Amino acid sequence: MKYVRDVLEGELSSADDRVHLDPGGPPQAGVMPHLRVGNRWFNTVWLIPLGAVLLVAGIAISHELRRYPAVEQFIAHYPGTPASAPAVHSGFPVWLRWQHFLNLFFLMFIMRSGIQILASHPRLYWRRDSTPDTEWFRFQHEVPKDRIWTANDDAVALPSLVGLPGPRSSIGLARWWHFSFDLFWLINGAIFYVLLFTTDQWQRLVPTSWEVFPNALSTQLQYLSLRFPADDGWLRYNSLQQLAYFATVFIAAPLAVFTGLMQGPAIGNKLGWLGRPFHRQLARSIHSLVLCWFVLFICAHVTMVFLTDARANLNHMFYGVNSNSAEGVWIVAIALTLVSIAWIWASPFTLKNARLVQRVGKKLVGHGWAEAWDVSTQYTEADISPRLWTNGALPMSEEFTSLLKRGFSDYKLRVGGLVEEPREFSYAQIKAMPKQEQITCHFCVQGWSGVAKWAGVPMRHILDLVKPKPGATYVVFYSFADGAEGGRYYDVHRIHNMRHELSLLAYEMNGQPLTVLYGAPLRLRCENELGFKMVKWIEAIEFVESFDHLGAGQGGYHEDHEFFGYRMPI
Ligand SMILES: Nc1nc2c(c(=O)[nH]1)N[C@H]1C(S)=C(S)[C@@H](COP(=O)(O)O)O[C@H]1N2
Ligand SMILES: [Mo]
Repeated sequence: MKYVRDVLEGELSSADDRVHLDPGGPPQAGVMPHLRVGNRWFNTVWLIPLGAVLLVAGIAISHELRRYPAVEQFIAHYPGTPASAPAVHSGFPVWLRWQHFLNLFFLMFIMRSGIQILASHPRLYWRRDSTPDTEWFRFQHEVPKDRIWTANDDAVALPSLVGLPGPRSSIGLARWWHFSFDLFWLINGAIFYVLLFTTDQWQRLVPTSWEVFPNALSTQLQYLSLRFPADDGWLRYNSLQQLAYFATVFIAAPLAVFTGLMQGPAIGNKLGWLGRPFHRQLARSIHSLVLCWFVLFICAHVTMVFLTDARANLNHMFYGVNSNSAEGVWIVAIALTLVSIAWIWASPFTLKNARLVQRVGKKLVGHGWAEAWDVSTQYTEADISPRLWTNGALPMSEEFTSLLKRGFSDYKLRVGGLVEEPREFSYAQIKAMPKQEQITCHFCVQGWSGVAKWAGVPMRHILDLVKPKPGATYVVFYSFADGAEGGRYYDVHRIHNMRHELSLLAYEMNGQPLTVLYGAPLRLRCENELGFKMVKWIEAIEFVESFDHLGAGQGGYHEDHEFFGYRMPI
């Protein structure tokens, strides 16, 4: 379809299909994780010696306790498994063994990419606002007060064997890994739940008597006093195992899914009754604590597998027989070799084939289904955050500087492309249009969020004025500012989403004229998408039939250069 193309199409940059590691300097490393207790920050490395001391003390105390006849009577009465606990007669069937292996294989990618996502905003908060200095956990320094410090400045790199894939600006790639393997893990988990309850295997995991609690305490005492209880794992787990597995499978895993979903703008802003009290920062904090649970569980689980008759245990879960033969050990060795190879391969592969990871990720989990939800959650004046983080490099051009100097009095918004009536609107004309106010929550892909009041002209009004032609499907927003790797910042939205009642060209923030830092003269608000889709410092708007010819063809600057998806409602 023929139309007059916007001059700014020529200002977009192409992008490489692999990740460039900044040759100009060392990647920003961050600091060891710190935990806040009251007003003081503690290095979490101290938890290691603290844990060791507690373990030794626990052993000493348990030894001491077992000198008391009452304690021995308690253990005799509650040997570690309730007498009523049913036996599982189907052993360790092949589906169970495969699902166990796949679970550990998928979790490796999920956990590493999850830590990578966290490193993009290495702070956790309990309150909704993500205001600097209110976090309870961080692996980054205090926010500098003497200069502009954007959320991008704050991101840290990870060693590429820990994070996936490691560099600072790799959250886009990490998200494809995270969400794709979430999908596999969910499917695996759903099949597991079904098979568990259609066979007798559920009896391994679900306590059927309250006696599980005193028995778990008894088991704990026996382990800690280094006199292990009789092991009957082929038929039934002891109560401590049962409680730990139950909590992991039926509490931690569903909680991870729920708190993950609640971090998406289309979901948090849709389910307002839930998203307001159970806000993104709460969800993110709990999501991270669930990760800690999984890490602790895996460490304890593997330790106990090896401390309590390793050969038998490995034969159970990897070979499906109840014997002390060596086969299980060999199968585990092969399985762990596979996992190690995948572990080492994943990050370098991702950096080299970033565009491929993006393409496959988009196919698997990039459909943006949640975008279709009619997001309408609004907040009150009292909810407005004291401060929002900022992102993006300010526009540097002389043109912008001189516009700014004159208070944007001669600013013109150009709207063209596939429309019946291309127009140029002055700032005064835009401000004379119907004005809409909304108090909404901003969700940055990196993890921070905050509430602000925005005012401006609804996009649907602009659409009515310029009248997109039938062939037009997308709207391009061009910024005055360049992106981090050069070339104009831009982003593409579906026209349909711009008709949404909360899609807004904002020129006011919190009752004041929008400042340059937050996107003056105009910035987009689109509440069912992540922050990077909301272009600041808008110079022109263009309607197009496709975005293949723009930049690297991915539908926006972060999409081109950092491999994001162009629809990212979660
Ligand atoms: N021109 C331009 N617009 C941009 C960006 C940018 O880098 N350049 N960053 C985006 C990102 S990632 C976010 S989260 C929001 C941040 O908006 P704020 O700085 O007003 O909080 O702006 C978006 N708009
Ligand atoms: Mo962002």
